[in-house]
Amino acid sequence: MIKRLLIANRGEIAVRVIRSCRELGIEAVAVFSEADRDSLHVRMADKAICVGPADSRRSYLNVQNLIAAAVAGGCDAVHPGVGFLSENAAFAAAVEKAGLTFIGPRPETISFLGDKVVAKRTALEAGLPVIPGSDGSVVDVDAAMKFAREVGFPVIVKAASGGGGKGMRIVREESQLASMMKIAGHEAETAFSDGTLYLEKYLENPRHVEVQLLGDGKGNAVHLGERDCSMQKNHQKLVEESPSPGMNAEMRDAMCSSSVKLFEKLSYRGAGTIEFLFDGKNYYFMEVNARVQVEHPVSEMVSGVDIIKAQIRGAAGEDLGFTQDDIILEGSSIECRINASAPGTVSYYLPPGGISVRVDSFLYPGYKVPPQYDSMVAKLIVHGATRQEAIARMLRALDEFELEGVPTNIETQKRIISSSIFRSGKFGTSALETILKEA
Ligand code: MV4
Repeated sequence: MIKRLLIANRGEIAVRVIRSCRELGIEAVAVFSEADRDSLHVRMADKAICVGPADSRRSYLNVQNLIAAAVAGGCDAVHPGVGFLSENAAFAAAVEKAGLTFIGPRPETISFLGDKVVAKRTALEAGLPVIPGSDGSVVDVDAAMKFAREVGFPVIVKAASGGGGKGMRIVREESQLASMMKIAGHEAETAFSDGTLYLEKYLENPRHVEVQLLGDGKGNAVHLGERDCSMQKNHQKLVEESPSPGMNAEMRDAMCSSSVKLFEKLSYRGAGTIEFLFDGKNYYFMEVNARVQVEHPVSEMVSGVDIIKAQIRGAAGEDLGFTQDDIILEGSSIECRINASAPGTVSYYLPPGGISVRVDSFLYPGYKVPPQYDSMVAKLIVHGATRQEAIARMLRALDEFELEGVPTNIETQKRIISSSIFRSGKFGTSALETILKEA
């Protein structure tokens, strides 16, 4: 088993990983940038090592410094957290090359799934429905036009090395295809050093649902149900929930079981997510996220499984310790992301509590939120026996939440959760724009 773990991250996820380490009896070593000396994860860890200046490219993204810290700290494993290097195959390989355990999928799995064209083909072979489009990558405008006419406009051009919305272009008519491909290709080349594109039928206002999976790396996998992440704007998720209010049990079972088959085929190790688009009738495979996600707590709340612990155990070569039959999904869980739109000093902090309320945060009274990093400062997660109860509990918890000194989106979250659109459960990825317009 792992004795000492380096957490190559900051903020709430670093705190989250430290908590699971404590429960497992693993020592936690934090890393921090010069801007994060007073951060909560540094205080909570058994030991903390500075890995560079405030600029994350020279600290939290600096592979050499992170590996050196892990070695100097006497660690035997590294957890990448979310964002930063969490889906970077080269980092995972460098960790293993240094003789350390990477808490995540094998480096080869990360790079294999990083190619969205390869991932889509593999999903199709495993029997998952995929969005109609180009059969593989599109090499030129003529080939793309052929596929676009087959599936009908609008279509969407995506980067093979992309994901999460980068390098995508919606094309509404034939005359735009060539120019959009040029822009998307250029964007992809700049961002990922890979201009390879593929094409899909564009679905208007779909639901974004994703299945949470765990694999033991030996061909066994289980799912923890799905999450609905449709409440987003510009690919920034604001609210996530489980189960999805738009899916019935039959669809959920089919989607989740076929997801397990894909992970078993990949002999996937650790935690991962399969993203789908759902149009109310059919679900379509989109891509695999080979990492833990920000919204993982809603799956923990409905399943009772500590996903970070399962990840650590899996990476250490242990069995999952449970099968699909042991996992009972109960009730409904909602997460609201609390963002600070500007840096500042937290002058007052009183997080909500009570039954089935969870706050994952790195804030404390007097903490100075630095300007350099992600704006998310807390996640408020609730569980209820029903979706209705979870909604009432979330509104109660948002009301209790007292946070002063930094401007937050708590009031916006109250508006979203109390909106008739959210309450109805019938919404897709364009709902948030509508809700925010209604003043
Ligand atoms: C799509 C789509 C509609 N049709 N693909 C955005 C993130 C990236 N993973 C893929 N995305 C989309 N792909 C087809 N064929 C709409 C989106 C999309 C979206 C997906 C999930 C969550 C939020 C989204 C917001 C806008 C667009």
